[in-house]
Amino acid sequence: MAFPSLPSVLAVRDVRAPELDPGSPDGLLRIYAWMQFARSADNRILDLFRQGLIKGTVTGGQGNEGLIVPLALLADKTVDVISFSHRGFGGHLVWSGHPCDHLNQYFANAASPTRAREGNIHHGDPAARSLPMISHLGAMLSNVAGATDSQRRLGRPAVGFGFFGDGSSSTGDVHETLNLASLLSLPVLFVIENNAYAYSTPTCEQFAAGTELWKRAAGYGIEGVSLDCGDTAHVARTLAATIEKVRTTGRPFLIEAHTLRLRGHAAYDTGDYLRPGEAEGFFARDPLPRLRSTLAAGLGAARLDAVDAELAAFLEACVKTSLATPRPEPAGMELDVFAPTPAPLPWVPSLRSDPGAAAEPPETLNAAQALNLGLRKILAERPESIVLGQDIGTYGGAFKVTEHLLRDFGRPRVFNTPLAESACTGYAIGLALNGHRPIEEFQFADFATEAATQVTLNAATMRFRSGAACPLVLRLPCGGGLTFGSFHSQELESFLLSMPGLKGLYPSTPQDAFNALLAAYEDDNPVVLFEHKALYRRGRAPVAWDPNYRDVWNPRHVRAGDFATVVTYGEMVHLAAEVAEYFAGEYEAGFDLFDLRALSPLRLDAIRASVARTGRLIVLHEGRRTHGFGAELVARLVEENFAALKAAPLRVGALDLPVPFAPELEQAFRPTKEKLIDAIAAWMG
Ligand SMILES: Cc1ncc(C[n+]2csc(CCOP(=O)(O)OP(=O)(O)O)c2C)c(N)n1
Ligand SMILES: [Mg+2]
Repeated sequence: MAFPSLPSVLAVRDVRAPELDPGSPDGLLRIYAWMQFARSADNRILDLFRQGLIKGTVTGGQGNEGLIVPLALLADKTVDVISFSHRGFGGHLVWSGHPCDHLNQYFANAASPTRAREGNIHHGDPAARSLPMISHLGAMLSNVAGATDSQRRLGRPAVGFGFFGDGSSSTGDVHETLNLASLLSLPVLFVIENNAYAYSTPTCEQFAAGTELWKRAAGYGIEGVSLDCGDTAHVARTLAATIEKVRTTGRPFLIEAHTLRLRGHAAYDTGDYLRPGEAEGFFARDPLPRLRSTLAAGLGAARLDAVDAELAAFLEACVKTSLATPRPEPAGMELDVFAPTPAPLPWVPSLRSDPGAAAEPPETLNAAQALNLGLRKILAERPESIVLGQDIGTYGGAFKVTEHLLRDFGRPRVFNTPLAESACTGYAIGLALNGHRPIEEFQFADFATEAATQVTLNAATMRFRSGAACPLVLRLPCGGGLTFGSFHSQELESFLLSMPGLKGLYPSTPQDAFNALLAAYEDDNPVVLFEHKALYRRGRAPVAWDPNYRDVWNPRHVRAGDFATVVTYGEMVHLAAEVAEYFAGEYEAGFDLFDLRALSPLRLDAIRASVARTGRLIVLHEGRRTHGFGAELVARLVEENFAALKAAPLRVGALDLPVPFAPELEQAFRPTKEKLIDAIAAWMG
């Protein structure tokens, strides 16, 4: 559907510093037009919500325009990176797209930029470096930091813009990201939108620092200032100078902008908690009428009236167009959870990247060495790759998987991160959204819970809601049996992979570890690579360049048998192989054993065919039984094979406990060879 043409006052989306000189009204008039349009559109959206034409809720930006509009106009939209908050509607309008695109988002219609999969202001334009927000406040700052760093690594003089409210300033992500940005010296302008309230909670109930949040900057070793947003000309000039400073120094900067919330928190909020007269005080500080009268004094009221009339007519034309757009179709939603698989990368066909080594013999490696070799190959051949994690630099990682990578590839491609899993993962997401391909090592899989929002809600849903690819490899040293206790031994596959949009590989051999790393790397989705710690050094095996490395996305048929189908993965593959040997010898019962390898997406055809043939199914995994991965496997394998079954499936996993510490307790907790033999024998009996 054709969109109405933009009126001439909205034709330009930039303001440059010289246009803000006193005496030249052009810049300020443009700022006024966009502020006025944003205000009217926000108010109109509220009306449309009240009429039931917009669903969910709307969090208006009324009162925030005096900050966000000049900032968006001053940014260099050809290189800069931004993620607007839920008060940034005016910024969205300026940054990219047509106002109808933004209205389509609110109407959640067939032309919505999120394909109606996300509501109200949860959109962006990743291709134009406007990163779409998720609800979890504070979470977007690290994404901006990563994408800005990506731009700088590509030689572009970008500045990033990240926003958080007074309320959001209490989140851990804000602290983690400010520290990270300062540490890595990233040119990000962090802006606190302090409107004195977080929903209904005033700042005095949120923190003791009153209105001096900007002073936190000193704690991160960066500059900070407080900015009152009452006088738009002053705001614009301050922002222009600050953006220039960040662009040239390459250092982060913190602005505490004192903005306003002229409506309740969201459409349903009547603001009953405000003190008497407080709302009137907000309206008295509103910068929009103040800017209008300043301009009218110079240009004449009739000129401003004409601008307002033109904007109002344009807005109505946009609303009409967007309202006439068809409703979205559910078809295709499931196909969009994952980005399509791209063509294989042009790897040098050898384990190492020396082009002369194509015919090299296999090397005998343990899994840690195979992974190290895989990382080397990626770093040597793929300039967009970046390896990060705690202690992965000089120390070589807690399990020495990254040994000597820093020495051989140098910073900034290989570097230690602070203990900030959430911000570091968010930063990796930002890198990925801008074309880099980060590989992040979690010191132990257990610490991925610290990054649960970034992994499961942000990265995993990115493709579905924004269409953008988010190619990340998250390496998770997992599993128990090593007396590491509850917080260094867990199997988190069902916890993580129950969320849509994550792929998961769990190799059990050095060859598969090497192949899985390459396959995960070249995938356009976030891939969790589960690396069982006990397998890192369990023994060496031949590892060769395997042109079919992508087969790791399919189960491996480990041994053939007719009596029962056994499905497992990870360290349990080795245990199951020993147990299969035992039953073949003692009971003459042959097990058809599969190593699943890929836990998401599941490709079960070969295993289904096996179950149809054997009529018996054993599922084994190291993690807990309840809500364990085996529940999903049994359900999927049985629902289509029920008639073929000769026995109820057997599901073996750990006890439903936190991982206990002492070796005796841990062995009682997790599947062991003896317990598996007993369980199968009882089941057979
Ligand atoms: C991490 C997180 N916790 C809770 C919420 C629910 N919530 C949405 S907006 C909001 C208030 C945010 O206050 P502030 O950061 O000051 O932004 P404002 O709405 O005032 O612009 C809350 C609590 C959320 N979105 N994210
Ligand atoms: Mg607030």
